[in-house]
Amino acid sequence: MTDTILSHDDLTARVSRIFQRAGLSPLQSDAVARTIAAGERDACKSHGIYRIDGCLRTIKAGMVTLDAVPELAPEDGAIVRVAAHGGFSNAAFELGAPELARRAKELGMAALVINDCTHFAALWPEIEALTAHDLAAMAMCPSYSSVAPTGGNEALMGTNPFAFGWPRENTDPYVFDFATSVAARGEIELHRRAGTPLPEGWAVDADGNPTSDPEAALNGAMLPFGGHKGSAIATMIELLAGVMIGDLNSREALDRLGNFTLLPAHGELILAFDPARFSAGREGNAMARAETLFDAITGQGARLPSQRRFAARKRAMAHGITLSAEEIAHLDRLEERGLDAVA
Ligand code: NDP
Ligand code: PYC
Repeated sequence: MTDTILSHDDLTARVSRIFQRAGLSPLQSDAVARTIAAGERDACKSHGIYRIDGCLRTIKAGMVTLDAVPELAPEDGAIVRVAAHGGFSNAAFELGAPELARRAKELGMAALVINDCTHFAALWPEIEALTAHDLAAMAMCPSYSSVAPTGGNEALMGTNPFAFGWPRENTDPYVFDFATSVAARGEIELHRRAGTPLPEGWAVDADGNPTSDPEAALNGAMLPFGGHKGSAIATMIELLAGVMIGDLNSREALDRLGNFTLLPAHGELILAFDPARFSAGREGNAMARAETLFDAITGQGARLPSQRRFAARKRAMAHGITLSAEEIAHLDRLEERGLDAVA
């Protein structure tokens, strides 16, 4: 069976049609489709079309408001607040991002709080939306309890992604984006599907014993990256992007949902900083000094985070996105059968 090559626009439209067939409004469907297609374009398979089934299951379970229209709260200084009203985070971010950028430029820094959203996405598309405004940015959110704190053996924190970006002139921004667990839960699921063992140190089984079996890991707990350091950063995210913004932490998100086959609803926190404002009056140019740092990193043979992703994007934009015959058949099935296609 042969692969199919799709343009980025065609894949985006195709994914949006699947969601509209499932009853999601065009506003929500288009925003979700943009993120999923960007994941495939940038070779981030754990948050590409693989996520469609989870989104559809969550819609089918009645956990997403199909016609949610995100709403911007009245102006409140450095805090931009968007109520997602039970929709996906993607449309809420698209509404709040321009306002976040405007206020960060005006005040030097600002925060976007998104409340009450279903969240499945990678965070780098959001970071890049802000670096495009010459802002540095951070984004973080809880998830649902699947990670044991270091020294414990019971899932408590989520895989809590954390992303950062720095704008660069005439080249791609510096961006990193990772789960604070050793790997994203999506990666474990992809190992399960492929029948491949997990690398050592990713997870423990339900009895707290180290395991390389993806199934046992999904029924047990994942581990934080970097031992106690990752455990503390994941805890910080529970506090800042859960407790502080008045939204669910990972345990509460799992309690509300009941199981891992659906996607969690909670909040998200995105911070934006204007480097020009922070460095004003100090010696040296912040942008030039950052380039000196990046050169010192790459000059010793190390690569910058997101370089693999940007290279994949360039290839995909020039030659299209390659999907296997199996993936295309699955998209066909989802488009034909809508919510009947998922259990
Ligand atoms: P990865 O471990 O795949 O990658 C983490 C980051 O490190 C990327 O920016 C990557 O860049 C960079 N990187 C990888 N290898 C190197 C290297 N050798 N040198 C320099 N940089 C490197 O990420 P995860 O599996 O932890 O997370 C994947 C995605 O899952 C993220 O986008 C995250 O937002 C998402 N996620 C979302 C959750 C949610 O609840 N919404 C929960 C958990 C994760 P590059 O891409 O170029 O390889
Ligand atoms: O990959 O860990 C993950 C994840 C959880 C929710 C969305 N992505």
